[in-house]
Amino acid sequence: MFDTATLLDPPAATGRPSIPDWLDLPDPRGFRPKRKVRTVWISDIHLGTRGCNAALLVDFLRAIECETLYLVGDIVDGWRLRKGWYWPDAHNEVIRRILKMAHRGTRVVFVAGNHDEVLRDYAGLTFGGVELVLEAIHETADGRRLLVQHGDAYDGVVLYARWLAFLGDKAYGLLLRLNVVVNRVRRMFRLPYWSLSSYLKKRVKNAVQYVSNFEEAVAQEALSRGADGIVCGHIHCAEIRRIGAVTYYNDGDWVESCTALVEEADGRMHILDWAEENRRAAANPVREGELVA
Ligand SMILES: [Mn+2]
Repeated sequence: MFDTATLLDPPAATGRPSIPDWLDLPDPRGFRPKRKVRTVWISDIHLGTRGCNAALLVDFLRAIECETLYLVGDIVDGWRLRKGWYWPDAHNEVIRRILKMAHRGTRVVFVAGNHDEVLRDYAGLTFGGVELVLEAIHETADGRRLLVQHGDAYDGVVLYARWLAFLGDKAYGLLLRLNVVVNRVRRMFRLPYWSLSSYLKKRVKNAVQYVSNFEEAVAQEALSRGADGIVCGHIHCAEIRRIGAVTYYNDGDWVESCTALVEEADGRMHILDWAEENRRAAANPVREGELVA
């Protein structure tokens, strides 16, 4: 009936199974030179929600090159998708960009979070070059051991005011939606991205108290595990802070602040605020000729 030979892919010359064509498509020509760092941590992308700043994230991933990329949880928002499918092209582009990085030799480690907790059942497996894990230990170039976790495990430990009372609150959901509207209007006036919700979060007393309690609980865990520090996400508040004998790192998020945590070749670490970088770039636009390195 069928000629099976025409249904199957021809065996690749290398003997390796064939892969999707788009993985090998080159980047647009004349693109700005990539910033090279040792490690990148990003989390709380919340793909599948309207609040996700996917275009800004794709712009960031295109601009950077790293040996290891940690996806620190809440990458895909399973909670939101369960209520109804929302998946624009820009969200596909994020996935493709990450798979391309893995294909080109970046080690990609995905630490599952609470919004993508369904993936926790698959911890230990590798998909398309992406290692799925529950937590990871990262060794920095200067020899420090950092525990990498999403951070939702500490929700119950923080006693002052449960994050859920704020993060899971209807008012917070409304605030995030308002954020989308505010930025749609800002785009109309050609104004760069600005987060209303992070602005407010830093000024509401309960939220500030929650964040500092969360940071201390997380630091305590790093200490008890004998790590030099901990990297997490979850609370959408990027931070680098010394707490007692350990360093607390939070890579922020791509719903509100649009931040990543990066490690340079010598082990120095800092937070990259991509919305801020874009604001600066908009203020001093690069001329066409300067784009080509
Ligand atoms: Mn989370």
